[in-house]
Amino acid sequence: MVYQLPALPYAYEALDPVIDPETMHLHHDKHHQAYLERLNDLLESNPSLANLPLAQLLGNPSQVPESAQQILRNHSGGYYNHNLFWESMRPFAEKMEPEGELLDGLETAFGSVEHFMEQFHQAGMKHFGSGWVWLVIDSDHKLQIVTTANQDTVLAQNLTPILLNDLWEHAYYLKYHNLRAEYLKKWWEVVNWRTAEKRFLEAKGV
Ligand code: MN3
Repeated sequence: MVYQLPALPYAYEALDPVIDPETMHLHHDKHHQAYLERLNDLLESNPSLANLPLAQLLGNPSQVPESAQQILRNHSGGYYNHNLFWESMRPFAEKMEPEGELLDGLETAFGSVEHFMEQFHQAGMKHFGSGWVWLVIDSDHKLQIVTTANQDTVLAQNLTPILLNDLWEHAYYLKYHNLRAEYLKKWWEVVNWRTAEKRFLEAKGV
């Protein structure tokens, strides 16, 4: 199995003015590409891993030789997380709000969409250094907000991703410099709530 870099589901400039095209080019064509190449290198040198689905590799890191576990975490995680991340956004011009079962789920879990957004924002702000902030669903179908360090995914914790934002400085530094709060605030304007709802319904087995 050789993994490929997925094309963005929109143009590089489609997220502007929330995320600038230069950031999107660097983030997708350089950073995501680098995780992909190192993942493919890992699989090439460990052919027994190559037939496992990526989600299975990520959810069970002990399946890989100890010497490869950190590389697996970093690069397969980086590859997988960015695949989810691009799909979690939509063009700035395409206005969108949470609806339907996801809206109900957010209101049940957090009181309101505004409370959810505030808690997600605070979790992203409190997370020290690089990583990700996630909306996930657990095995009891409960929505939760969690953060992970570096390129760790939530799969090893038996959580299913619904929405995620990238807390690495490479995601925002060109435009927002050190102002992570500004980036997190603006990001809601490019969130793809339809994708989040689709993941939510799939995770609940609807
Ligand atoms: Mn990134």
